[in-house]
Amino acid sequence: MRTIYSEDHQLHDGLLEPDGDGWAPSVECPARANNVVAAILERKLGDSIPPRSYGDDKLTTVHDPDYVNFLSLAWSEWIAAGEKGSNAKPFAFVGAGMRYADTRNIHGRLGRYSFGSNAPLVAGSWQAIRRSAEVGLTGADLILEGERFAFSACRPPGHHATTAQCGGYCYLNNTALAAQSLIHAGMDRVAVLDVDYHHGNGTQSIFYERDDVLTLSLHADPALEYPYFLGFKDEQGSGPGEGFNRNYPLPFGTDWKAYSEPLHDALKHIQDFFPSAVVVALGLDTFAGDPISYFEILAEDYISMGQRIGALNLPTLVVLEGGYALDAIGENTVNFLEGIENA
Ligand code: OKP
Ligand code: ZN
Repeated sequence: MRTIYSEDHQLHDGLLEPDGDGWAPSVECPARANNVVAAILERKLGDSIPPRSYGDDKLTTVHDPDYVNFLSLAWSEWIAAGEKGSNAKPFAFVGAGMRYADTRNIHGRLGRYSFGSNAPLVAGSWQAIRRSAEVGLTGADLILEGERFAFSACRPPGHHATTAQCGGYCYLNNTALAAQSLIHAGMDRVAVLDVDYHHGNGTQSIFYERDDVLTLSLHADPALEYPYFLGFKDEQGSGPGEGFNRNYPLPFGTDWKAYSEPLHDALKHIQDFFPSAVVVALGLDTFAGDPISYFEILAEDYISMGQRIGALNLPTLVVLEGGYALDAIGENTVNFLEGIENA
């Protein structure tokens, strides 16, 4: 299987996230993707190729143009405002009774285009964010050109990003952009299966009213875990999209045995949908050793997980999402990818 990867993710470094009374280094760091790519090389999974370039019109198939514009300009606006911090991040958000007004203040703009304070922008972020989206889009193009599998080694991740808001380490929704690109190229139906530990709220919301993209997500119950405000079982799609979203909220402590039942159910629904391709949002934060998560999936279980998904026998694009156990993310990713290939 081919991997699409850009070194530009290194530019998105030195990120901070809320910690106690202050801010600490974010668990979403360059070593994640570096370790994934090192494991792919070591285990000879296949070639690594750089992403192709795409115009803004491709990004706006999923995101609002004003949001893309904001992401591209936020760092320079932060500097122009005389801010000295290395992380441009919001502190004020649009609450109930307020407007998504067209404020010009950088703090207002950061809040208007964020749903939380854990998606900061540093000097090199935009380049990394854009390239990450292009890594996802190139993966979709490989599938369109007839490859059975492709792996988009995206960083930063994307599944929390909505049409016009960043959050949860995500800015552009790489997975949604890839799925939309498959549809745009003429596929009638595409399934997106999100196996990250956290609910893929951005991906769900982007396709919520559509019947051409079936979205399914297995994740820690949002009643207990981030992103808290979406990912419940009763969210099944709306309008023409009614019945085309499925959530599997799972308890803390979920191990492979408990995980494989809802996975089986999700795969059955994918089969009944007869998609032309599957996009897997692959988070390795379901791992027992993940520092911010509470599932109990083991390294060898990722082989089984990959095999189950590979047994769908459909063209499959895998897009990297979360996973924060730095010394295990590489092995777990390659286990999953080899499982898919050897189903
Ligand atoms: C992004 B992805 C750590 C709290 C972490 C945010 C999690 C974002 C996950 N102190 N909360 O879905 O892996
Ligand atoms: Zn996650």
